[in-house]
Amino acid sequence: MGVLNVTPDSFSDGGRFTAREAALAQARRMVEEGAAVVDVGGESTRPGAQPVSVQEELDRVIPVIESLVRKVAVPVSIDTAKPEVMRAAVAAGAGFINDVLALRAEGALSVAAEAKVPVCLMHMQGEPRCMQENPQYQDVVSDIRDFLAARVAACEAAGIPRNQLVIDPGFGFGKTLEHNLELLRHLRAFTALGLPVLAGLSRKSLIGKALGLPVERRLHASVALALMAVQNGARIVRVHDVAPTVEAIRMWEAVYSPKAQET
Ligand code: YH5
Repeated sequence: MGVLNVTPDSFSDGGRFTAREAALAQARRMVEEGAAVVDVGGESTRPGAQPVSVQEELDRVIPVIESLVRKVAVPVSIDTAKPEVMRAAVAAGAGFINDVLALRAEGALSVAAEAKVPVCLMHMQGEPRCMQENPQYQDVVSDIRDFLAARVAACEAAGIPRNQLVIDPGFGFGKTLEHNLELLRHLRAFTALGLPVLAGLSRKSLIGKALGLPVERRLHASVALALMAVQNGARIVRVHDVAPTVEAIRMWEAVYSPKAQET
């Protein structure tokens, strides 16, 4: 899954038209490099980020989704927690909902049920503005597994079939460095829920904390983390740098499952 941020700071070369063209070019490049999904996000969920209005988020993401759906050959994912944005994005052709709130916003469960597209349920403790202040768990792995199991049950009760769900422990969302490292070591525990596991580690602050690297120097560690996630059971990795990640994973497949090379 390739990350396509459409926040004002990401493609800020003036008017809306050039921004859309730049987003499309970036998406095409990620697909050429091997991305199987492009994840479009219009709200920054980085630690400390301020929320944006529904209208602002719609203005950012809907024109980009409309053009991607016509011009790229892979499903387009909408990274949002807002039900209004989910509904408009799916109407515009998005084929996947990626929700960092795991459909906990008011109305999100019913919108997702009506959308009839696959949904990623991510765990977050707290909210982006303050989630990194003092994250606490009894047992980070079982607490998050129980949370995700409960959200899966809520989805099924709302009419979303289980086979449409993906789960994600939410690296960096209300977790200390130690929490994140323990989750990665025990990622396979999440596969016990019988659903595909998604892992988003690309460029995240845990790399900065572990290695003392600024965001622009986190590529190599990001590739290493994506590969570790795949080794530990992840079926989808959400990354900014598609080509190097795909190469690393293809090499891993060549070693461990030679049949994958024939397809
Ligand atoms: C995720 O893990 N993450 S947005 C802080 C950074 C770098 C990157 C510089 N959406 C996830 O990518 N959706 C985001 O420090 C996500 N899983 C899913 N499913 C945060 C992000 C980032 C944050």
